[in-house]
Amino acid sequence: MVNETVAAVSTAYGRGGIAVIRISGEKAISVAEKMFSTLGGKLLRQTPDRTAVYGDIVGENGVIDDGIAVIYRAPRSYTGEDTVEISCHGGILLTEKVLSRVFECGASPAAPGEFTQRAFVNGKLDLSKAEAVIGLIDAESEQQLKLNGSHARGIMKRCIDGYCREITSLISSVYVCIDYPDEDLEDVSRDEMLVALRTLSERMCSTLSTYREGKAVNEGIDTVILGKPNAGKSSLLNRLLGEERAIVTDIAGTTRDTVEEKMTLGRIILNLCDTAGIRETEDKIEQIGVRRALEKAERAELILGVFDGSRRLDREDEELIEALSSLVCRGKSVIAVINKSDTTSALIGEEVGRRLFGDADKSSEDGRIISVSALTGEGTEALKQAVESLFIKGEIDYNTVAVLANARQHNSMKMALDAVNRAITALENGFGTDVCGMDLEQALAYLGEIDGRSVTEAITEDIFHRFCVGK
Ligand SMILES: Nc1nc2c(ncn2[C@@H]2O[C@H](COP(=O)(O)OP(=O)(O)OP(=O)(O)O)[C@@H](O)[C@H]2O)c(=O)[nH]1
Ligand SMILES: [Mg+2]
Repeated sequence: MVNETVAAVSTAYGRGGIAVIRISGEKAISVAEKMFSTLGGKLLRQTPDRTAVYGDIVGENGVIDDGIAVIYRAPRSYTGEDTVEISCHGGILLTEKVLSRVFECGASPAAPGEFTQRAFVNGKLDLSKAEAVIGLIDAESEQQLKLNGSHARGIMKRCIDGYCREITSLISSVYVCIDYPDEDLEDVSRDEMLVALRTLSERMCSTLSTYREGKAVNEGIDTVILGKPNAGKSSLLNRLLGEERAIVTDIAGTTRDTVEEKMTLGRIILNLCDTAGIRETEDKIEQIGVRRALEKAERAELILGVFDGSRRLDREDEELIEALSSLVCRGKSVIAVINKSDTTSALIGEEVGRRLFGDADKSSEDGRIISVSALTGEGTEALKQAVESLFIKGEIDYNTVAVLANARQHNSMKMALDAVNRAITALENGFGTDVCGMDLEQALAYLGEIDGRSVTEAITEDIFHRFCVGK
């Protein structure tokens, strides 16, 4: 792959003022030279590095367009290879013509994310920075921009570097003991190592815990709206989204299948799912809907349990309370939403709070019970704040704290921490430092997956395939 010279349009597809075509690889300058004739008549290769030069884009049958070319010579380019960027007028047909001309002159089409993949292969950026580039392109909230910006500037790389340096120095002290057994170094270094490993483990543990916020900001929280028919689940979904996404009627059993939408809620993202009303029914389609709703709730992180606050609790609500209690027991975040606050209230909030969380007053204080009206919007701000504060505690400065940004990074950090903790247990159980050397090497390998220093090709392929063409 790396030997070929590739090209793609790096700006968005469609009408626009300008489009940028990027060419990267060994032959980038000679390819561009064949189709770009500078105004002054100089060869493109004679223009200085990183300097804009005006000229004509020339096809076999004459001038296609006029534009600007900039050469970035290796290794001082995004990809680390010779790169030429040609800006021409925007527009679908014109851009396609210029790109076809680039291909005629010897470049091949770049795959999605290929420029960034080449940058990674050439050591221009590590994997956490590459992922941050996707995050910046896909960002839907200010907070997501901030988080990915900090990764793009290297906060995660520096954090991983720090951990790796510490572990490497511990590993070398282990090998010193193995290599020089007569020096009687072991007892001292074992105690020292235990102290060092315990503080390391604590710090890694705190990095691991940042993922609760990182996931909420960058990936979104899988959230399911659960409740009996007609409680107002679809109305709540529509109210939160600010659009009439799901059908709302006064017929119980309106929603049959799940309705899913991604939404930005303040600083976090919710992957929101409206479901069929939970009830016993003879209707086959509705039965499937109910089963799907419960399955979705099993896999979700946050469940909004909706109750119709205008009526006394009935058997269907009792069943919902039971289902929600069991989800709470399994560590899911549950918020009870008492809907229809615009009507005469049946005062069910207290009972729901007591049955679900044990303490009604406390649960409404800490935002686990929220009274809303999906019809008028009353209470939805409080609900949004309650949801946000479940995942964002206080203000983390992303420029000083490395926040894990995705499941892949979280998983590798967890595996690394487990390995460090195994080393601690081994030492606590009286084993020698030589035993924990292997665990520490494993920790190092898992940490290396985060910034890409030890990562399989399958993982990198997977990451770069999530990019768009031209990046
Ligand atoms: N007064 C009042 N009516 C509401 C409110 N929310 C929903 N409703 C009404 O309650 C009825 C049911 O609303 P939906 O949103 O369809 O309820 P659902 O829970 O999605 O119902 P299913 O899809 O059948 O399970 C509709 O007539 C809504 O207009 C509310 O806050 N106040
Ligand atoms: Mg519905």
